Amino acid sequence: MNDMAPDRENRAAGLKGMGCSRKRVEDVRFTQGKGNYVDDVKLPGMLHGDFVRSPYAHARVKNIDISKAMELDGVVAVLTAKDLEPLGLHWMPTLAGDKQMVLADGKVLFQGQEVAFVVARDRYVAADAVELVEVEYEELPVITNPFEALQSDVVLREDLEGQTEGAHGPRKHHNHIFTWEQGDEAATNEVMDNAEVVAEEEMYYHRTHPCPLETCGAVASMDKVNGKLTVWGTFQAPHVVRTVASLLSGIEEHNIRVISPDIGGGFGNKVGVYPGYVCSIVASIVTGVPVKWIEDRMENLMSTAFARDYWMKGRISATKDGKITGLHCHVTADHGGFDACADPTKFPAGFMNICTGSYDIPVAYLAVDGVYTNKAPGGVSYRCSFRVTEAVYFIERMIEVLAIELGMDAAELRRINFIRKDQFPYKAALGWEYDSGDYHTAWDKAMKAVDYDGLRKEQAERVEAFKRGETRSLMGIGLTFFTEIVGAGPVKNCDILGMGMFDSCEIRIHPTGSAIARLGTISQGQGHATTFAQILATETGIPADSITIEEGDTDTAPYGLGTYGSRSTPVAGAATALAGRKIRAKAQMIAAYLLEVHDDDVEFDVDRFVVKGAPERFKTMKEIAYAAYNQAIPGIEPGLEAVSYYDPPNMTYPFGAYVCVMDIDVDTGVPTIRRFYALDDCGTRINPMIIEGQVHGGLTEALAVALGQEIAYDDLGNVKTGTLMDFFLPTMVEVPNYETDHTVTPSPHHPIGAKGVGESPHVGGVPCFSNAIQDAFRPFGLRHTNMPHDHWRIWKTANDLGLHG
Ligand code: PCD
Repeated sequence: MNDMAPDRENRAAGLKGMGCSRKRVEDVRFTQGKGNYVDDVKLPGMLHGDFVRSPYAHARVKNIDISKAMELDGVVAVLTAKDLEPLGLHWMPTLAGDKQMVLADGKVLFQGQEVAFVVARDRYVAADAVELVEVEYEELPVITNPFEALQSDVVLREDLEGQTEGAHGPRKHHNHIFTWEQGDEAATNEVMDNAEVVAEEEMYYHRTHPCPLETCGAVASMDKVNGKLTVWGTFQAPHVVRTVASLLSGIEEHNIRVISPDIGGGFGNKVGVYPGYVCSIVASIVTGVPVKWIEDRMENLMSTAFARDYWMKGRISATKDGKITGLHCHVTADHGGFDACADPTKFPAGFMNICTGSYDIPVAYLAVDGVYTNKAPGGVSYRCSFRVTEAVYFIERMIEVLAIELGMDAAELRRINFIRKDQFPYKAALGWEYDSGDYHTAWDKAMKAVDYDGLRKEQAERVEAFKRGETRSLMGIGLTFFTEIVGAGPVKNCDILGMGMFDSCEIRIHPTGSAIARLGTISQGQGHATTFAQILATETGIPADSITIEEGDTDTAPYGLGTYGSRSTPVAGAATALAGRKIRAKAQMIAAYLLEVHDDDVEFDVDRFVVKGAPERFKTMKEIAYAAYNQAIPGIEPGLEAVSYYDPPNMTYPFGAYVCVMDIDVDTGVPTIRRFYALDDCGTRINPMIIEGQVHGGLTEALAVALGQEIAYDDLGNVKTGTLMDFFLPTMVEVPNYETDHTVTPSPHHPIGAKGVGESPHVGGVPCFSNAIQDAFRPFGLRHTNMPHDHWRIWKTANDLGLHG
């Protein structure tokens, strides 16, 4: 047997299967400028669309005069709500059970709202014509604060006036959308009332935006002769777009083909359906030629899906020695003009009810009130699984505040409250069942890696030196332990617009032993073409380099719910493994036939089936594939294909321990990140290099959100941060050198034990950066200050604490 070992290892290495840092196959085209993005789609006779947008955040639209625009040479059409109304397309359903204007119908509710759609020969003519459309507005009072909205007589959504029931239950006020309650309020209050220690805090998780480098866009092409509609677009869920397009337009689903080509980053921004998609489709149907619509950066920031905007109020109770006894959370959620949050239907505040975090908290209560304001709609899970980043930020701040209240070390407070390894599967107070975890091991590894005790000692010395006037710099140690909840989801409780959230993989092995696999998901930069081939390589014994992965074309890919919420690995990844196992099962029968033994007498060995006890007798997968097509095998149909649709039994719960060490210049408010250590546990690791890249990217987006990125409005509802001059995107200058680490706690219910990872670093990173800033000021009495911690706000914190003398 020993003689076989090196050969076996070589064969396994040659597959480039799971666990190896295979180089990203898609980068060959990306690094050579050969990617194919929506704006690269150029069709003969194609027209270009552009929007007239509202300069006002709240106004009545009295009149729209398109005559001057229509006179401009090259203008083909100008669509307004009046043109869409006969088609029933002037409003569209949102993912959250609300409806949204496609084009302004009588009024506008946010700055940048779509008012008219100009279709012209080229982009330049379209842009000129936009200027020529004359819109008469009558300004209305603007509300940009949800608390004010709930007090105001001004009715934002006149279309809903008098409606006391919304998609998620009763509405308390004309600007109120829903109340969502989870957990046991009475029991939680009782625990709070009798608790030895209670810490309270209010925090605002500001509004921000995913801001992918590629903005949103679509090309619609209606072939009137054959009755076929093809739409290329920036879609994170192409199949859902096809189904929705069919339901809205009445075109039968088989006559619609939706294609997501290469996507230049999604981050949740490309989950929703936008007026631009609808208008380009309608314009193509009307004009009979292809119509392209591509947003510019300002349009993207001002009008497509925002993220966060949660006002959170918490109470956490504990014993004197720090054992947490209860958690109470109330959220006022600013949803803007329309409730277009992208969450599974039954979860109007997403998975905010994971807010008990990584801790064993016996009783908890959460209530979320959704509110309309004069801000853009959206509410997407920007690099987090449906509001998990809000939940983790909330609990990780509450832990810090409780530590202050108790006069305790925050690392120790975490340690004594972690869910213990032997408690998994762990049923949380707000309903979730965590599949697996080993938090103490991860935490201890992290604390040791950064020499936590040493850091605290250094910090205390720094504080003394600061007090003596020897330095103007403070040191912050940011701690975070997070648990994500990814892989939506079991079809029994997760759907989007009624479509159950399973996912799929279909695989075809070609006669010569190479293969193509298609999935219901769609990569936006994550590297699916690389990693899914690795899963199949291990499962089928066909080298990853011989497997093409294809996603995003609804005419060829099996139905799936798309890529967001780090669901591809937990759901489509499972489907891929199971499709691979179906291939293997058939291959086993073929091999047994070829080797003239019983099915049970052969076993799989890396890339072949061998006769048990006679390893010199085998058939490779290549030989088996050839036989599958070219040899008559009694009782077995020709070909080697499989498809798997996977409905996960549960979510997966990746977790991580992060530490950020910062030096803060008290006089300028400039933080310098000295060290960032990130330990992630995503179960079985498919491609360590891709995971590392995911962690770097997610941390950088976390740095952005915590330290400056914000969609800010003034009192008139003007977006103050609508360009990249004001909206913070970190560059090499701000980004530190990240240290990554890992533990491996496989998911017990996933076929290969893998959990998602793409969002984890963002979810854990935001509170970690924020905690570092706040920790630096803890010795001077700071309890909590809101993000984003830009230089000015940090300076102001120092100033408010009297540190500027
Ligand atoms: N992995 C591995 N292993 C494991 C896991 C995982 O390897 N264990 C890998 C995979 O395969 C892929 C990645 O990693 O490739 C990821 O994964 P996941 O976690 O599963 O995820 P997905 O589903 O795929 O994806 C999604 C995510 C999200 S969600 C987001 S935001 C972001 C991330 O992803 N985005 C992005 N990342 C990224 N990257 C890039 N480049 N770009 C982008 O855009 Mo949302 O909800 O949408 O908000």
